Amino acid sequence: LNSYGNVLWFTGLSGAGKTTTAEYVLAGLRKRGRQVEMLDGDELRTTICKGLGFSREDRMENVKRIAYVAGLLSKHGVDVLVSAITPYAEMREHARKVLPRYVEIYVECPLEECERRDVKGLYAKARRGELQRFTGISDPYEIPLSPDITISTLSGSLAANEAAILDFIGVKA
Ligand code: GGZ
Repeated sequence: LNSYGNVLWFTGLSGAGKTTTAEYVLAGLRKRGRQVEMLDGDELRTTICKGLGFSREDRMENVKRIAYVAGLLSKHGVDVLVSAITPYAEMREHARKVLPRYVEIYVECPLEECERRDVKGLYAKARRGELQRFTGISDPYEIPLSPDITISTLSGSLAANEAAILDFIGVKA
């Protein structure tokens, strides 16, 4: 297990800051000479997860594929940063079960703030009914009950959040 890479799994609402934080930590780990790879749910949905929608079943399949690839990389010592909403507890339990070095990072941000940011205009679309089953609006987000790390993108800086993550995985800041 010592040679396995960490799988840093960022879960949280759309617009909470999962990808931004994961990219920041990725750069930090790379700077320290570690082999790293990023798996972004939103991006993978254009390649290996193409065609999957947002039903519970499709989201589950999406997460299973991401966990599978993360496992292959981790086995070879690569640190993997996953950014995916991962809204259901069952999905996170699956990832924890199949990944020996799974680290669950709950990216906390109030729905009101995500909706205020609305970087991609998706919340507005969801409110207008143009997007179905949108997490937080018309589809559930089950708040993680026992994440390994909780970070806030409202009160915590990128640097502070990175420090908490590096500390947890035992990488010197
Ligand atoms: C949630 C949606 C939806 C619906 C499109 N619900 O913030 P984004 O835009 O860039 O990332 C979100 C992404 C969600 O894909 P994931 O693979 O992370 O989701 S899951 O873990 O639930 O499988 C969002 C966009 O796709 N998006 N429609 N209905 N997010």
